[in-house]
Amino acid sequence: MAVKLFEHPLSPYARKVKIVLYEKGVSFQRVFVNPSAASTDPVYQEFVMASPRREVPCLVDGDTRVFDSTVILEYLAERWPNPSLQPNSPSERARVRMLEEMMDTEYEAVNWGIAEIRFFERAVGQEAEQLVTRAGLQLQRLRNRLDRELEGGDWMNGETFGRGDAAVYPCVAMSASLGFAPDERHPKLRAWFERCAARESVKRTDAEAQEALRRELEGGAAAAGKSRQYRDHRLEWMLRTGGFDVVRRGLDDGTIRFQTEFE
Ligand SMILES: N[C@@H](CCC(=O)N[C@@H](CS)C(=O)NCC(=O)O)C(=O)O
Repeated sequence: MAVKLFEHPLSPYARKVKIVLYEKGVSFQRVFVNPSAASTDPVYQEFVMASPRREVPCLVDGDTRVFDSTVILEYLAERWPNPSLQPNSPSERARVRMLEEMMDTEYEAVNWGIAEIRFFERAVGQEAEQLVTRAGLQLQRLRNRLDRELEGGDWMNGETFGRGDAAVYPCVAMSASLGFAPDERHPKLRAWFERCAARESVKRTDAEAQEALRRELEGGAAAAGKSRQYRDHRLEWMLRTGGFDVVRRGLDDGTIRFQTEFE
């Protein structure tokens, strides 16, 4: 039975998992799902069975259902150990996991915040300007950190491309598409970004994201009124970056909601 990945091509978490699947040569079926568009459609119901929080990505491999991108990567590493995309030493593996954690929580939340303002017009004028300026400073700090990760080699993973790169690339690519591409202040990161973008696995996920973005823009996804999930780090980002009023307005008009609770 073919492996299925319920995904949305713009999700950095889904992109991370797909890069690893492509690198490992695992054949799988991509199932597009809009997690927030609840429906009685059998595909959506199958998605909910695999992902009780209704988040993408989630993976179905026979009777095994796995949600959360980090847990999925752990599963893939054990289920298809070759090629291994993890560094050899325990300390390097721990370093890569910490990097992944930082990207999934801190870095992703900044991208999310910028997109909320730019595309979903959560704030305008001075309020928007302040939030985006702070986001830009946060990205600078995070990139200083990423640049330092490359002091020892060409890849975030160490000597060869691997999980570390799969975890970092989607967020850096998302920043670039939001107007914050790596520049001369981070030469190592910029060169790494270009090296990654030339890889087949990354090119495929980039093309899938481009196609999805085109569809979203055509479909008017940014139309006001769409309810968006402000889970954990995203909510925290908005609050600590000065968007308390953004959250209050979104809760008042029903365009902000939280994570679906486990049933
Ligand atoms: N910790 C999860 C986070 C996944 C996540 O937040 N996915 C978002 C898309 S980027 C989602 O499905 N949100 C639900 C929604 O938008 O309704 C993971 O690593 O997979």
